[in-house]
Amino acid sequence: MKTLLVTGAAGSVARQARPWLREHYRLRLSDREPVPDVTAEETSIAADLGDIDALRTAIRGVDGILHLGGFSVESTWEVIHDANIVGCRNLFEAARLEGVARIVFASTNHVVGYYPRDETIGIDVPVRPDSRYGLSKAFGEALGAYYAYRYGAEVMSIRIGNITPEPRNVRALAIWQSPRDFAQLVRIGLEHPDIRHEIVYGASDNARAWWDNSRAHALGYRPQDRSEDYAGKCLAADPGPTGDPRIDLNQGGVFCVAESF
Ligand code: 15L
Repeated sequence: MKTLLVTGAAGSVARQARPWLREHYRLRLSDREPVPDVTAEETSIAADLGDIDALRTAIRGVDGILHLGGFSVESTWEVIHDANIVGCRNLFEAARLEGVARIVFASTNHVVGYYPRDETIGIDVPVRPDSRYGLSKAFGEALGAYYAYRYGAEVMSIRIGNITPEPRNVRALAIWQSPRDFAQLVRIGLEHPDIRHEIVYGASDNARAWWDNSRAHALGYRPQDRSEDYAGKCLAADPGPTGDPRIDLNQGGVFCVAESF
């Protein structure tokens, strides 16, 4: 069984994906915060993304990395810069120094959050970040391409929609990804023999999708879960438009105006 380092392992996406990933990988869990509920088959190691030596120790000997670490919503420029620009660079550099090529990078839909909801976009559109957070993730995607083509890394950047046990609102009906579909896509990023640098959308089989995810499908992704199964519940609870067209009409929703969360 291969060993997979999961950074940001104390966060919500890691918590949801670990049970699915554990079936295929020996998990080494890393975070600067204590990781809850580490099982007997998992190990945990503290590492701050600001500390490249600690990252090298965490990475040493693994077969691949799922980089969920960093700041996952909008914040001040200083916070975003340290976690998602410097921290992400440290992670890729530490992986290079330790000879670990395979990295799945948790990007976000907020890289393209200023595209309108009535447009279907692929991975070939120019980025249109909706926040400092989205901008930093666009940097992370570009960093992945740089390390791939310059240093031989093998990187998949997943523009994650919204990972929750089930979609929680009408916007999520377009962008939701179940934890098991996410884990399937991560496995493709870790195992596919032909990956140099790929960008895909992290979404389940959503009838209301805003994204053309044909690249993920071409790589073998076959999502098992459908947001439409929850449409009735989400539509019934929908409070309706906010009245701010930047929020209501753009894919990024509230990230298009938020200064922090
Ligand atoms: C994200 O990138 C966030 O990490 C997550 O918490 C959600 O807010 C998600 O985007 C979203 O767009 O709903």
